[in-house]
Amino acid sequence: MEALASFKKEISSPKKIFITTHVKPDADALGSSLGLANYLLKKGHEVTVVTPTDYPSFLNWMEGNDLVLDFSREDHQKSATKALNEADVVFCLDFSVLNRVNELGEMIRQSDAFIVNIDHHQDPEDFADFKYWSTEAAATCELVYELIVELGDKELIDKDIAECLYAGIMTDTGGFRHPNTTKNVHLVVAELIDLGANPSQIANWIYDSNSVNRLKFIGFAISRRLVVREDIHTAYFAISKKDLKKYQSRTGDTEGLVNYALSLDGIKLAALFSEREDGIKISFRSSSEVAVNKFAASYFNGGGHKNAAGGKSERNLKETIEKFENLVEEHQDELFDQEPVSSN
Ligand SMILES: [Mn+2]
Repeated sequence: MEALASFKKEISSPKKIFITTHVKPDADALGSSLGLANYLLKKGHEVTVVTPTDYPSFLNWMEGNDLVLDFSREDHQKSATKALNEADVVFCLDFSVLNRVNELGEMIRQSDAFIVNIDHHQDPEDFADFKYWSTEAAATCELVYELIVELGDKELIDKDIAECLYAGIMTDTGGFRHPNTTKNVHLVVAELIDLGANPSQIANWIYDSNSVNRLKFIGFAISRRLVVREDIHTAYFAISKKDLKKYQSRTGDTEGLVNYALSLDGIKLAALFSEREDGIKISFRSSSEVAVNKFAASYFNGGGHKNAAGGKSERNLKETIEKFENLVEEHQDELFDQEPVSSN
């Protein structure tokens, strides 16, 4: 492991470190970034965490949140750019292709810093000097935990770090329910609980922080915007710009909505189409045997995990949905004609 050795050497003395993660960070993206940042700070490094966009307010409890720079904010851009230009080491967490971080991607590509990529998404781009990458991992937070342990620093994981890492594993496994919930996931979270993470507290911070508007929006979406196509084991939501505006939707408000479609008996493929400023954003979810990442990559300019992926479309909402339904009908044999697989 030559790359691991040079990585270890790289961080063996105090360095200027830049950490970033994907657009619209979720708990795994932000939790892995801040969990790692808090660890590196303890090791004496100078650390800057930059997100390409904002993120949901139900993540604001994470230690270090106050210091995160949002690159989409004009008043943060200058210091974020300076930190990247001066960085000795750049960490890219929870994404594997540089276009997932908007303009930061090209800046990272041009950077002379030592680049580290820690991630669990399929088909990584080859841009890092050191890759700590596994699709077997349920979450990037699981990998960050393992890397810290591998570096011999498990005792440096305190309550704050453990909480950040626990949150990412909890949400990326859908609350320990998705097919990626392995024995190792439970072993790692057991350690994190031992190190101070409180499961019910973290679940409360993340899942029980709805606004009345969000709850009403979910009710509206389920009663008015859910389409169920039992004949093709598919259900989806189509949310217009107007819908989002009516319920004063904020970042994170549509998160998890797609899971209601997948929760229907007999449904194996679920999608959420939401109309944004820059086109239609799509979230896909599937039952264990359906590979939705391949579908997203082939037809919707996206990708992700086998059972949770994303995509986008330049067509309008109606045309995008037509295209989606036609494709599922056309490819239903290859999509659904698989034996269910058990998780390891
Ligand atoms: Mn993740």
